[in-house]
Amino acid sequence: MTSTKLAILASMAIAFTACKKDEEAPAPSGGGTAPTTGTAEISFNLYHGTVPFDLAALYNDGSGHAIRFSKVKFYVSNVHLTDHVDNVLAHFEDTYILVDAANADNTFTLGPLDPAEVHHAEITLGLGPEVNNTDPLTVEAPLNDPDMMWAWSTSAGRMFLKMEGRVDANGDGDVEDVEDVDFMYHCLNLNNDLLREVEVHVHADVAAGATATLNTKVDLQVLLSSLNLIAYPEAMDGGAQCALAMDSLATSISEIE
Ligand SMILES: [Ca+2]
Ligand SMILES: [Ca+2]
Repeated sequence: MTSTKLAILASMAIAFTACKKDEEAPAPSGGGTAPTTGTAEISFNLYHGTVPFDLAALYNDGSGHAIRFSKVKFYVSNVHLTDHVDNVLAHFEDTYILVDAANADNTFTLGPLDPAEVHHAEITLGLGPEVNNTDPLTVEAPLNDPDMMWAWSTSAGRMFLKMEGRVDANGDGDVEDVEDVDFMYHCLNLNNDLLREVEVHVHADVAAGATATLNTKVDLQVLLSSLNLIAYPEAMDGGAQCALAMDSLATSISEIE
């Protein structure tokens, strides 16, 4: 073992005692050249309060109406990782992420990273105009998901946030009645109005040859708390309700407890 590696291990040992959120980072051994970089991945763990989010469950909107989602999807882009003194460790500007509550897991590879102690992730909710203007027929996943575009106008860009479901309009606590109402939020635009930047504490040590997962929590209870889905069952484009929903989505993302 080289003195450099020993120094790295020693600094890692100090980090392990200093922070509570360290990831296990076993360095694989094997033939050939030892890797000099690790891999960073980011995970969006969906919750409702302290409980893992369940698409099939009944929840309440911010005005106390029973609701059930059928779909929650949103784009994440422009991920930057910084250390504890805000030095930028890595830009992953070409990485586009589509979080989908229907996924069993919302963990996404960001890319290689020199060994480092990551403290924050700066992410953007939504897609900037440049990428959102790209041709959905020629781009790679997840930018080509037809479900995130309007069927009648793919040139309108991708929805940053798509939420659909049903809300209890007759006040009996379920969403099964004919009087109950479908809700749909299809939030997109081709300027910057709906983009939201979020900085979240996601501590992880990236070691050479290992993968470090940056775990975030997306609390849909926080997102729901700003919404009145009876008063505003539909929100499209970049209108006020979509701006509110994007604000709330930004607020809903935090370090996982
Ligand atoms: Ca009902
Ligand atoms: Ca009923």
